[in-house]
Amino acid sequence: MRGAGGVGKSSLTVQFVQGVYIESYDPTIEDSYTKEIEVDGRACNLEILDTAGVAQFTAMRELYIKSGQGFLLVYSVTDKSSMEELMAIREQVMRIKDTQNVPMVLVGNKCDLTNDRELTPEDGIEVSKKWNKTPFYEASAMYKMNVEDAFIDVVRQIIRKEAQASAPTRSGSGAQPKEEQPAAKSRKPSESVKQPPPAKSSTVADAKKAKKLKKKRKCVIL
Ligand SMILES: Nc1nc2c(ncn2[C@@H]2O[C@H](COP(=O)(O)OP(=O)(O)O)[C@@H](O)[C@H]2O)c(=O)[nH]1
Ligand SMILES: [Mg+2]
Repeated sequence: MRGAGGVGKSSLTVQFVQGVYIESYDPTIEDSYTKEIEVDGRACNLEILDTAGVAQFTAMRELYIKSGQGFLLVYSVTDKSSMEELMAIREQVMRIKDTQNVPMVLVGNKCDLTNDRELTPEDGIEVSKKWNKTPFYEASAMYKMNVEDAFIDVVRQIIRKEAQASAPTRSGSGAQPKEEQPAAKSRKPSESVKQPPPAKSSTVADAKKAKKLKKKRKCVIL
């Protein structure tokens, strides 16, 4: 296994979205998935873009990063170079987003492969510290370990960031530099938290409508 390809991005995505482990997923397939999830009691529609092993600094990758709100940076614990490659990827994400404050998790996948490890959990923790305490998970797509937790963590960060951005900041509660405006795209002028349809007249159409109205969050798996 060379390079960032093969770290298990697709396996993690498919495990999270469909609850199955796919032994050999076409490494060239790049796809987006949607899943409705509940985070801290709030339902939200998550869109996940599973990127394939394209060259790191292509225009495509830039587009993905631009469009994403949260990022899972995945390496394999069996491949030291895959972790090293994440350094540049993280830099790229922060450069394109033009902020250090990007919802992100670090995932060390394939932790089930104890005998093939090139990296320990401590290695991941160290990187996480260097990355300003980016949440870190060792995961196994194969055994569904920490898969959900890692995805939920990013979504929670996205939601938290949205709340920060829309909260009035003049109270001076934080000496933080002012956060940049969220991408115009993700900003609905009517920041409406839509009410679910009344239960009594709940129909399939209503349910569909409610689903549509739920705010979509997009995360990218790199
Ligand atoms: N043992 C083990 N193998 C995994 C795990 N996740 C992925 N793989 C295998 O690693 C290979 C690459 O996985 P894939 O998801 O296609 O990687 P991607 O190129 O990053 O999308 C496949 O053969 C997977 O079956 C895992 O958690 N444990
Ligand atoms: Mg893949």
